[in-house]
Amino acid sequence: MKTALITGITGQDGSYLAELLLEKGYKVYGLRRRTSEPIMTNIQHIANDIELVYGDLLDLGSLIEVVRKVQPDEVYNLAAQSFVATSWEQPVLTGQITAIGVTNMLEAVRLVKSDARFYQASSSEMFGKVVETPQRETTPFYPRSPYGVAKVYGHWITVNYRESYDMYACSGILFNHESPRRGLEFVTRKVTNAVARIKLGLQNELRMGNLDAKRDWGFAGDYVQAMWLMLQQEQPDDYVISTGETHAVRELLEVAFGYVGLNYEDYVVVDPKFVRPAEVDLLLGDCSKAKEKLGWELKVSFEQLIQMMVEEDLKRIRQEVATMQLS
Ligand code: G4F
Repeated sequence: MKTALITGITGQDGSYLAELLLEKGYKVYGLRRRTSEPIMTNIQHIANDIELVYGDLLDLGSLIEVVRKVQPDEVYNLAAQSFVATSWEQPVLTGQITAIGVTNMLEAVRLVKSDARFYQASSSEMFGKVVETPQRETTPFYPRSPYGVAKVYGHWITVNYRESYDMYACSGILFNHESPRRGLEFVTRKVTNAVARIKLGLQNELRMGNLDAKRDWGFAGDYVQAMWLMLQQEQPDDYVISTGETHAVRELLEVAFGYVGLNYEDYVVVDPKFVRPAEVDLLLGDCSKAKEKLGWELKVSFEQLIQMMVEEDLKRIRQEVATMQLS
C-alpha cells in the first residue's frame, strides 16, 4: 500500500485528491495546523478514512517529525495562502507560507525521506501580465501580485531541489480550477452562491470587481487526476494543466444567472472595493504536454462546471432554509 501526505487537505483540491488516493488504495495522511476552529467541511465525509497529523509549513521541525512518522511515498504540497486579493493585505505572511513554506516541506523530505515523490502546486498566476498566449511550460513568468511572486519562488525552489538533489519533484502549473467546494471568496463560488440566494429571494444585489478579466476555468476534480499522474511517471517534470478555453468574468455571470433564468445586469453592481491593485487580464493555458505525456483528459466543461456549482448552492441553501424553519 502506498502512503501519501497532503498539505492543505481541508481545501478544495486537498479533499478531491484525498478521495482519489483513497479510491486507489493509498493510506492518506493530511497535514493540519492546530486552530481553535478547524474547518473540516470538505473532508467530513472521509474523516474516518484519513489520518490528520499536526504540523505547520512555517515550522520545519514539525514537518521533519511528520515526514518521519508518515514515511510517505508521495507528498502533495497544496497548502498556501491562496486568495490573491488577500496577498496585498498580508504580503509577508503570503511569502512565508506560499514561498518559504515550500522550502520547508522540501527540506523535510530531503532530510528524512529523499526518495519520496514531491508535487508542488504551482499556479497560472505566475504568468500574470502574460508575455505570450496561450501560456505553456516555457512561457516566462511575470507575476502581478504578492501571491504570484511567492508562487514563482515555490516553483523554482522545486525545480532547484530536483536539479540539486536529484529528487523526484514536480510542479503542476494549474490554471483556475473550481467546484462546489471552492471557498466563497473566489469569483466562481461568490457568483454561484449569490445566484442561488437571489433565486431563492435571500439577496437582491451582487457587488463585484473587474468583469473583463479572463480566466481558463476547469473542474478541480479533473485537475487532481493530473497531480497524481505527474507523480507516476519515469522522470519528474513540470506540466501546465488547463482547459484551453478562456472566459471573461462577465460570461461567468451570464452563464450562472442564465441557468436560473435571470439576467445578471439586473443584479450586479461594480464596486471598486473588489478591483485589485494590479490585475491579471487574461489567462489561457496550453496543456498539450500533459495530454500527450500524462494521458490527462478533461471531463467537465465550463458550462457544466458552473451549472454544477449553481445546482449545489441551490440545494445547500434550500436545506439551510428548511432547517432554520424547523428550528
Ligand atoms: O476567483 P479569483 O479570486 O481567482 P484568481 O485571482 O484568478 O486566483 C485563483 O486562481 C489561481 C490560478 O490562476 C490560483 F493560483 C489562486 O490561488 C486562485 O485559486 O478571481 C478571478 C478573477 C480575477 O481577475 C478577479 O479580479 O475574477 C476577478 N473578479 C472580479 N470580481 C473577482 C471579483 N474576484 C473575486 N474573488 N471577487 C470579485 O468580486
